Amino acid sequence: MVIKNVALETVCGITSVLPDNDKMEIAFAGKSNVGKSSLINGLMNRKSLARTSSSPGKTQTINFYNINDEMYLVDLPGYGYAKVAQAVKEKWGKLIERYLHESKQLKAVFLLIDIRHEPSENDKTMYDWILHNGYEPIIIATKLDKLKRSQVPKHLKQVRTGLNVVEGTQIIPFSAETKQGRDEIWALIDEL
Ligand SMILES: Nc1nc2c(ncn2[C@@H]2O[C@H](COP(=O)(O)OP(=O)(O)OP(=O)(O)O)[C@@H](O)[C@H]2O)c(=O)[nH]1
Ligand SMILES: [Mg+2]
Repeated sequence: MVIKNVALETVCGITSVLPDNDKMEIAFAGKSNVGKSSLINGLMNRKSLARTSSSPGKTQTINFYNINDEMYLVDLPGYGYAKVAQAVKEKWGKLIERYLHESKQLKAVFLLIDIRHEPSENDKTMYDWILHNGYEPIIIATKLDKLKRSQVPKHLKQVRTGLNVVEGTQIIPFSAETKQGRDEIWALIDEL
């Protein structure tokens, strides 16, 4: 994908009407702080169009990035952020659920897992949701640069086992620092 123009087109909060887009959408889901916004910046070749933060809970809305007027990359709020009040968590959860169920243009949901950590219960739930709703699950193992190269295979296996992935599930290691994995992710999106 040659990036010609990108723009943050729609921002949806808990009470928003979701956009009725006419181009395909690719969404990025995962635990808070796993690197969703950083990945989207990496894919767009932008440093900070998608706002990132070292403290979890940065993205609190669903953000639609228009890519070349051809498609949307969708940045979802992260789950599992302990410091958010339960009532707010439930509202975010409902918003994400509403989007995943109602969008007519959603073609794929990429699930991001921090390569260093074992997948959580929430990660498993998200993985199962993707599978049971008929999307081909694609896992992105983020923060690849935080591991020594020799540790990578063991951690990829931990992700596979932790999520109990179905045969043939792709896991793409990615680093927002080195951009390793970026071309593979775009190749997959292009196929869609
Ligand atoms: N070393 C390293 N740090 C990363 C990478 N990806 C993200 N980070 C850092 O991790 C932190 C969280 O990244 P975000 O992209 O904001 O994470 P997020 O998943 O969008 O988080 P929420 O919006 O809170 O759900 C930031 O400090 C990033 O700089 C990576 O590949 N390598
Ligand atoms: Mg974010």
